[in-house]
Amino acid sequence: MRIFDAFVDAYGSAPEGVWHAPGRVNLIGEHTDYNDGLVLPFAVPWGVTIAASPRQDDTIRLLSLQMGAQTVEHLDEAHGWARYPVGVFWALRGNGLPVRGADLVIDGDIPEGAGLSSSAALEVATAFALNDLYALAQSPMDLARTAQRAENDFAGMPCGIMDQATSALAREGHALLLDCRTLGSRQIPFDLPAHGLELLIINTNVKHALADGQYARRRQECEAAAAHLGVPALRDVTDLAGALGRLSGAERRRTQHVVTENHRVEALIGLLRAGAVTEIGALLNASHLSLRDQFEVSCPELDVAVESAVRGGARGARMTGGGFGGSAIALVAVERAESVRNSVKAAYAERGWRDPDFLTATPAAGARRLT
Ligand code: GAF
Repeated sequence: MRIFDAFVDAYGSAPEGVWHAPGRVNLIGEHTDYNDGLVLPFAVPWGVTIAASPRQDDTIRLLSLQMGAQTVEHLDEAHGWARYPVGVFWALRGNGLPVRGADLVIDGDIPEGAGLSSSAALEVATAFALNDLYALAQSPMDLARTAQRAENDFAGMPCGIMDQATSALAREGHALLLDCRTLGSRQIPFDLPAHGLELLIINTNVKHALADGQYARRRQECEAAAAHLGVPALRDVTDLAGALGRLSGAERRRTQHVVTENHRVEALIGLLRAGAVTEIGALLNASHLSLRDQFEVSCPELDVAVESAVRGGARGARMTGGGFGGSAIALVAVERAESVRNSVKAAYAERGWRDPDFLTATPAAGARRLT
């Protein structure tokens, strides 16, 4: 295993273990997690692998095969990508758990900038490694929450729980239905090939600079709207028309998206239960329009990917993840996949944009120890 050899080269002995955590793609339920709502993501076959050994002191030595090396004696020395793994040490220690230093080698194969949650995979792989190295006996959901806290309070990105929970809990061949209020989850069988379908990921290869600031702003707008309506979270809105009548501007549009998106997750689950997988495309399309027009987190590259995929014969398509770039997904009949790809490529070429990348996503397993 290349990571094993890299560890021996870097640190002069074999690692105590090797762990893997996947990235994710979200089928539906976008920008609902921090509104206490429902999400339906699944893990992708790409992720972060970490070889690690514990240390007798508090030093953290990190070697990423993609990003370079950092040695961290004081947690606040971590910079850039290292804030994600080091934030996990910080969060576990903050919980009073006996975590000292470690030597780590990190190897990742999630396409850069694709919006497939490479940071969550890095955090969750670190959390699973430390859980075993220091016999912490934390549950996968405990570790997901620790990883989220690392990202929120150490790396400074106010994300919800979806990405870390998916990486920690996913099961091969299944999508994960997660209630982000109770943190209850259910594994939903999701076997597209059995229905002659595949899920195409269209990586736009763009990330607009405003992404992080706009994410925090959306979160604040949702919280302000819930406060106006006198409910704990937008999840609790039961009379949408009544709520919309009491709101205006951005708060009104954000509420419209979050409430209808939660309904779309439930509707999609209903179709999957009924075996009507081929029918879920309309919900994907509706989700995209709502994210574009009501939540305002799409961008021209995502819109063109979605529209040209549908024009090329996709059963449905939508942006996935936080937005402002990253990836779209398209549900396609296997025999139409080529025509969908060609349609998207042609639409990009017409605008003089760089070709998007295409990947096919099959639901993969969640975080685990490899050796
Ligand atoms: C990003 C965040 F990290 C998630 O928590 C979620 O809010 C998502 O955007 C939007 O659904 O991936």
